Amino acid sequence: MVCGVKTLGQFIIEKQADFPYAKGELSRLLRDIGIAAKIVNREVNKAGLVDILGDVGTTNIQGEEQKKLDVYANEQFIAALTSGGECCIVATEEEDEIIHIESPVSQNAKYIVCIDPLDGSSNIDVNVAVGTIFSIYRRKSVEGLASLQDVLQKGTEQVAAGYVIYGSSTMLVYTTGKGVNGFTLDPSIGEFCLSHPQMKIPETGYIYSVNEGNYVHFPDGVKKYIKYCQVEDVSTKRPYTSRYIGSMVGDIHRNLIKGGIYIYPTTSRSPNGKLRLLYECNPMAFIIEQAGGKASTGFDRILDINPAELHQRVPVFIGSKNMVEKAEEMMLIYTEKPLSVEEKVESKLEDLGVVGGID
Ligand code: P6P
Repeated sequence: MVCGVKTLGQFIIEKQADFPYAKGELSRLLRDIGIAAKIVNREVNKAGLVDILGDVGTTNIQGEEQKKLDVYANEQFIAALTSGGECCIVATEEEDEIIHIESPVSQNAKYIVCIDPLDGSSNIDVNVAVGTIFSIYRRKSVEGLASLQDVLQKGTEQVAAGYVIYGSSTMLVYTTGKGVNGFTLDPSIGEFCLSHPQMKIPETGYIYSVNEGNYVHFPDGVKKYIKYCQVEDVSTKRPYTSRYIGSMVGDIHRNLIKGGIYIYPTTSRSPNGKLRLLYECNPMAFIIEQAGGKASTGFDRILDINPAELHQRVPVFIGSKNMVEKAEEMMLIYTEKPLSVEEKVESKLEDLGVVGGID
C-alpha cells in the first residue's frame, strides 16, 4: 500500500491468485499497458502547450484524419508492449494490418492485444475527454508465428479488457472476468490507485447517448426508442437526459457510473455502424457485462459475434440492462434484422444457383 491506497501494480499481483495457473505474464502485460497510459496521459495533459495538437496530414485505414496524439499514443502502446515481451501481436486502429512483435521473446508470447490507442481524438483540440480502449486474448495457435486467426476471436474469448479515460482525472478501468475495478492516476506519486472497486452499472438509468444529428438515417427501431426516451412519463422518470460528447469512452464511463445507454446504430454513412468490433465494442461489452449491464447490436450479443475482418464495424447498444432491453424491444418490433456475414454469403450463393451453399 502506498500512502494508504492500493496501486494498480499491487492489485494486479494480488488478483493474480485468482488464476491458479497464472505465471505472471498477464500481470506483466497489464502493467505494461498501465505504463504506456501514464506516458500518453502526460502528453494529453500538455497537448495545448506543445506542438502535438492537430493533424498529422495522414489518414488511417478508417479514412480518418490522424491526429498527432493518435500517432504518438499508438507508438507508445506498441513500444510498451514490445519491451514488455508478453504480447506477440498488436491489432491497432491506427494500422491497416496486424503488427507482429519481432523480438524472439515476443514471438513466443501467449497474448494478443487489440487496441484503440486514442479514441475520440477529434476532441483533443477542444479539450474534451478522450480514451484508450484495449482487449487481451490468449493466442490459439500453439506453434510458429501467431496470425490473423489468433486475432479474429469472439469477444467471449477475451481474458481481459479495459479503457483509460483522460478526463478531469485520468482513470484506468479493467476486468479480467471477475468484476470491474477503476484506478485513478495520482500524479503526485505517478501511480494508478484503486478508487472504484467492483464497479456496477445501475440496472436502469436516465441518460441516453446517441448522435441525434443522424436521426433521419437511423433504423425505425432507434427512432422509436429515442422518442420513447423523450416522452413525458413521471412513473419512469422520462423524459431522459441526452448526453453525447463524441467520445465513446467518455460517454460509456459516465453511463457506467450513473446508468445510461450509448447507441451507435447503422446510419447512411455507416451502414454497419461506426464503432469497431475488435478494439472498441468487444472490450467495452466485456466491461459493461461484467458490471451487470448489456451490450448488443440491437439484436445479437456483441461478445458472441464471430469477427470476419480486422477492422469490422458493428452497431452497438450498450449500457444499463433495462435500457438496452427496451431499445432491443423497439428494434425487434420496428426494424428488420440485417443478414449476418454468413447469411449474406449463403443468400448470394443461392442467387447464383449454388443450391445448399458450400460445405
Ligand atoms: P460521431 C470517436 O471518433 C468515435 O469513434 C467514438 O469515440 C464516438 O462515440 C463516435 O466515434 C462519435 O462519432 O459520428 O457521432 O461524431
